[in-house]
Amino acid sequence: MNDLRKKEKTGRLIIVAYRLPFKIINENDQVQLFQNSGGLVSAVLSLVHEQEGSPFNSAEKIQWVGFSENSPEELEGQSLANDSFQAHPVFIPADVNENYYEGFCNNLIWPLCHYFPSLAKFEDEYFDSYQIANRLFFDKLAEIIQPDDVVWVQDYQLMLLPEMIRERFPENKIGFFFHIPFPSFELFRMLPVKWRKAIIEGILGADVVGFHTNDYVEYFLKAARMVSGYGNKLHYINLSNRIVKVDSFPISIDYKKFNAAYDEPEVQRERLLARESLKEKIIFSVDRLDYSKGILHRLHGFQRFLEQNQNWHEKVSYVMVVVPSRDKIDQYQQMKSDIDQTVGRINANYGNINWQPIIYQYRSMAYDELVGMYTASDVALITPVRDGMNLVCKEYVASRKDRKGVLILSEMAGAAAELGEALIINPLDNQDIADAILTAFDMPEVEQTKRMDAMQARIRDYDIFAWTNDFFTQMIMLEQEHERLRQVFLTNIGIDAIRKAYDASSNRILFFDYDGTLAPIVPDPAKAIVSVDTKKIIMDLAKRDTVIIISGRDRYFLNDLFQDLPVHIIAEHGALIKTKDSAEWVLNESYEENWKESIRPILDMYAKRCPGVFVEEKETSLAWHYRTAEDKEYALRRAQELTWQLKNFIQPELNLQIIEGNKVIEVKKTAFNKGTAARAFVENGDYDFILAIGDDTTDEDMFEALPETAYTIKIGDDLSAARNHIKNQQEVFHFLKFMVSSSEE
Ligand code: GDG
Repeated sequence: MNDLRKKEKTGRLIIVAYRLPFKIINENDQVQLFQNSGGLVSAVLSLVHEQEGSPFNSAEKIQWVGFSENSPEELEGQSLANDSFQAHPVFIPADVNENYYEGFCNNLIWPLCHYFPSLAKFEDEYFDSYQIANRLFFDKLAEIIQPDDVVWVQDYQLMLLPEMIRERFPENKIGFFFHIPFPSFELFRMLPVKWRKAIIEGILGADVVGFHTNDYVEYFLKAARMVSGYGNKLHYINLSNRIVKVDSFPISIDYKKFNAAYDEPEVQRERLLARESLKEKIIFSVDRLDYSKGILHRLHGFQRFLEQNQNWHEKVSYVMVVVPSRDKIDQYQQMKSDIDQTVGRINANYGNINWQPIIYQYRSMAYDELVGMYTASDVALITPVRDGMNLVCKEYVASRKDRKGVLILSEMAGAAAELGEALIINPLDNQDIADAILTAFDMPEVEQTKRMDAMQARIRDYDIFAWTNDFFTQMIMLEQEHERLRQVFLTNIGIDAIRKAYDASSNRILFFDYDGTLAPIVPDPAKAIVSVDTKKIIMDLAKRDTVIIISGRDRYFLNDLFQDLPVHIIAEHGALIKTKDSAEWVLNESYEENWKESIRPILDMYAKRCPGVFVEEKETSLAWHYRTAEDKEYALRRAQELTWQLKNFIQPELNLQIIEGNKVIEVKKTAFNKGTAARAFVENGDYDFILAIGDDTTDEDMFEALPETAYTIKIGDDLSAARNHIKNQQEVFHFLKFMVSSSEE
């Protein structure tokens, strides 16, 4: 992994999260701060203070903006700092906080993201308050932010904040991390259009956007595409004036701390106590009271196990700790009472005077007791019906210094993507849970150790410190990417320098894209014809230089326009080539015709549904044109859906690529592109001047493939791998005219 060591120091780290890093207790006007021991707190601490070569200024405290439960009067004149953190409390009026936090966050976003749409409440006041509250966080941040500070915004309570920061402080680096599952688009689209758009645009104010898993990343990219029309190239979204990196960073834990805790006397004592007082086999679970945690389903799974395995009766204790949470909300009270009743029923049905199958506690645990239970239990039963990551399972694995114990883990937890050696179950399937418990009880110790070792190695290698390091490394690398894709418009001085280099050279090669470069973009592609004047310049250039017209168009169209000029022509993105001295077109040797039959019907179907759209079948590609669509907005949505479908459902062995051009989606073989074709020409001659001009995303391949010394020019202001930009297509003509006239003079 690329580490932070070599990087330059920035300013301070500012965290913005709903919660502050410590609890503030005010007794007799004396404020006491109790620092949380949670993962994020220790991770950012180590990032700033312990890591050699941290990018942050370690002389500065970490600034933390968060909601304060205390009133402004209570905190007036009090110092809210300890050795590590300086807190900046945000005061939110109670009625706003009610609609913001309880309402929008917990009654809408939480159930929707955890696939409980029926529990989601859509109230206008919720969104109004969400905006107000995000603005209050912004106002507090605006009071303290300095030019080099890096801001890291946390979670679903603050999705609008990155954009607010970007607008006012465009130069500061901003990260955003989403801790819960980002849902599939079918759920996300349940939000009113205005809210969806505000969320996507809000989050994309950041430079780097992080999720726990690749699935969440995919879902977010799809939402960005469908809601705001932003396409992506791998993990990057190009917003014209900047790019955003969207990637997965699976959050982790302090592995060493949990592993070392095994030997701590207090933990040993708790472990012994549990072992002595409980039955032969111990199952353990700990969750916050929440419908996403699958507590009731798990109880039914355990009941099924008891029902089917008489021989284990009186030999198993299931310690189920439920940590109180949100229990003022009706739904949670109802769930709590269902859990109470189900536990009571199972214990009454199966237990006896000497044996209580479920030991149920509704409380939180001290750390030593928690790790004592992790290390005493034979099985950790972690069965959320949805969970962004789930840290409890990672803590369980890390704490097993004895390399024993079995983890039963829901496939719906983000952690399942990393912990494949657990017994992975479907949390809604009682039988699956019952079977897994039996398998776990019967698992030989050697097998337990083998699985534990593999899982431990993974968590040890990617612990919470690696997680933060990874995130900030991406922030820094993005800056390098921005540097590479910079936007430099050619000035007269720049043009003059190119002209001088042109004049001083003797063997020149010039590449011209067609649409948007030599000819203007017009609604009907058939009418995009190069002007007589431009053609004359091309002619002049071609008399003394190697000139190549390089386009996605078919060979017939290009032939009609350029056959009378001494130029080479590359058609269909590098698939077909005609050199200037030949009348023959040569097909790229890597091309195989074995794919169109399966793809054409998909494109046709999408075209039928979208009036004005048409499918063009070229010799080596298929193109879905939507510039001529009757309803432009609708066509854009369909285009996004089509791209999504093609990207996800094309068989990999077909080796096809989907190119999102200017109002066209094109499917072609991956073996060649404008870059491979241009490079082949350059390598065939000893050129001392190379120039390439283009406007389309497909021209990026050409810009990237040409040598560093080439003059590459992008038309328009989208970020590009080209070294220079020209404002629009009309200016290309002036640029070329200038070049030609100079060498004539
Ligand atoms: C959100 C996402 C994602 C719990 N009870 C006690 C206790 N805990 C500690 C655990 C663990 C943490 O709380 C719970 O973390 P989770 O990850 O399981 O869940 P959420 O709080 O819902 O967190 C989640 C997470 O963000 C991080 O991104 O993984 O998916 O929902 O560290 O040990 N600790 C003590 N006593 C308890 O009673 N001492």
